[in-house]
Amino acid sequence: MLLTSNNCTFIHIGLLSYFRVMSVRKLNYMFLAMVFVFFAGCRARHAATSPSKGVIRKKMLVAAEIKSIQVAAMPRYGKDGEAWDAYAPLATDPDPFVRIMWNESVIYQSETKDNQPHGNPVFFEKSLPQKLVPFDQSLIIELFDEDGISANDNMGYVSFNPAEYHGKEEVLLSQGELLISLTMTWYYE
Ligand SMILES: [Ca+2]
Ligand SMILES: [Ca+2]
Repeated sequence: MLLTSNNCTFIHIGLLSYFRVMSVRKLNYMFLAMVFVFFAGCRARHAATSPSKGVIRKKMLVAAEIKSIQVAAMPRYGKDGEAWDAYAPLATDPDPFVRIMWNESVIYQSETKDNQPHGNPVFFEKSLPQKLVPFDQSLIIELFDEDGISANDNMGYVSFNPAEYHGKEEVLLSQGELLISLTMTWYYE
């Protein structure tokens, strides 16, 4: 059976009459019931999302990973004021490599880049990306000039506690003329 517009009007008027005859008291009860249901719903949602015992759960740093290592600047001369390979017959420029130490342990060592002229940045790729373990203690990043027969020359070092830089994609570390730029990935849980 189709509802004509007259029928609709009739139903409409009927509903209005129904509400009109409900006592004010009944409407008040209805209103209170609706308010109660509304707040009960809010409390339930609040309880579901709130941490228990008021402890705020923060995301914790669980790992730090080096994506890239760039030595942006390195000392021009050794301690004796001479070129790093002053005694080499042909090439006096250094052959840098990077080593990362924790306590007495080597936790990373890069490849060696031969004969790097002063003023040019040096990029290292070996074994990258590399997770740092530990990531919340002070590490030492050292730069060496590899020398064949004699001991390698230490060109400088910086200390680095990864956790202190968490969230930063680029970390710049410097000490004297040495400037190291790391790009990092941070992992949270
Ligand atoms: Ca040397
Ligand atoms: Ca050398």
